[in-house]
Amino acid sequence: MADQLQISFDPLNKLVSNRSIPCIGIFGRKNCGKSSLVNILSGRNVAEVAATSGTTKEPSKHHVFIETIGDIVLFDTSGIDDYGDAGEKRVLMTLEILKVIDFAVLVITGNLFAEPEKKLVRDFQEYSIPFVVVHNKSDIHELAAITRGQVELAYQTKMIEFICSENADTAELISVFKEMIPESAFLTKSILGDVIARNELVLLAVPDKINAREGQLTSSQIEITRDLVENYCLTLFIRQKDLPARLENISPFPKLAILPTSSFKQAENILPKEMHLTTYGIVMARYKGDFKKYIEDTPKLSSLKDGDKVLIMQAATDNTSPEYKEQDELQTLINNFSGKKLDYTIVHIFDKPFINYRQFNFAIICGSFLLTKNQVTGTLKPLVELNVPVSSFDMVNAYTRGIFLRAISPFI
Ligand SMILES: Nc1nc2c(ncn2[C@@H]2O[C@H](COP(=O)(O)OP(=O)(O)O)[C@@H](O)[C@H]2O)c(=O)[nH]1
Ligand SMILES: [Mg+2]
Repeated sequence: MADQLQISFDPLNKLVSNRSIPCIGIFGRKNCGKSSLVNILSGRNVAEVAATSGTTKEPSKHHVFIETIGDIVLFDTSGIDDYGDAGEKRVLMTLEILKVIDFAVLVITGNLFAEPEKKLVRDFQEYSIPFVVVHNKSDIHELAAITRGQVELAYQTKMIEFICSENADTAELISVFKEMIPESAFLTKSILGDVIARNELVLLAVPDKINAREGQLTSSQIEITRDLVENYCLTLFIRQKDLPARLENISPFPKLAILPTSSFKQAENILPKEMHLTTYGIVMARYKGDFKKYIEDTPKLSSLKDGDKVLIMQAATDNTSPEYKEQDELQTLINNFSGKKLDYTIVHIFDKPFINYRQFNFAIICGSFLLTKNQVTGTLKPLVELNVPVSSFDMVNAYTRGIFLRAISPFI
């Protein structure tokens, strides 16, 4: 095995880039000119345009280079006003796009901004996606000042008057893209691609006894592995009890070992001091959450006093899922750690609870790996603005078990 792993290993061979390509979704009713807009931005006919509505059946993806921005990916979608069984499926596929985009363009025509558009804007807000509204076919109907005023005021966004013609003027639209696409869209969306280079080895430790009911590998383990493979890294799954005996024969020396939180302490004593160690939960908290803030805030658990209020925000919708156990486990972990009598409030994040966030001394999000990074950031935003310390289940889990510093050290 050692031979198999020793392929052109060169620690200086850092091919992994920190940059990512922003993804932009184009939404709107059927026939409003979404595909035409994609073609104009691409400078060629990549998306099918038709006078008959419902031509774009599935979201399609187009790589486009824009001089002042660089590479972007445009997602052309089918109409949000599609109907019938197939139509509804297409609407659902369109909404899936919201999970992967960084920015949205809502195309309207004839000053029509009604329920389908409002619903879409609520979806953008749910996923914390910034958006711009393009009033297309302005050669047929001009954008009315009242429409512009109402939309810009209600949604704090910009409206652009546009005509998809051969010599369409894209300057304003592109400058709005440049201004409004969040900086995060250009940063890596890889889980570990920015810290592990090509041909470096990552050890993925699994518990000795695997719970048959919950399956061999967790979804986080699968997601992390896929990311590593996509970044040309080497991965090695190993049962924790085999680690000490096998370690000497493993080559190259693992850049990082990822362990289950519950057995981290035990493994820490076995593994060499110079080996970077972390947990699956921390890898995912870094990927999905506001990691910098979590690192800053999690230690504030130590200063909680009797009577302090802790908010637990649940992201899972299925109350039989393991994340539901987390909300109870959290209370036990924190109580045992702090020895204080704390007052817990549990809310579901999709219930959009109208609560006074100011009253809380600490807030924790559970099941955040089920959300997009934008959703996590959006959920935490009001708390961060009020200076309420925030963290995630996995960070709190690591902190209260005394493994926090060692487990975050590979990333700081
Ligand atoms: N007059 C006019 N027609 C347009 C404009 N943009 C698109 N169209 C036409 O509208 C129809 C539908 O366009 P398409 O891009 O397929 O719409 P989609 O269903 O939103 O993708 C086509 O016949 C286009 O040529 C525009 O700005 N002005
Ligand atoms: Mg289309």
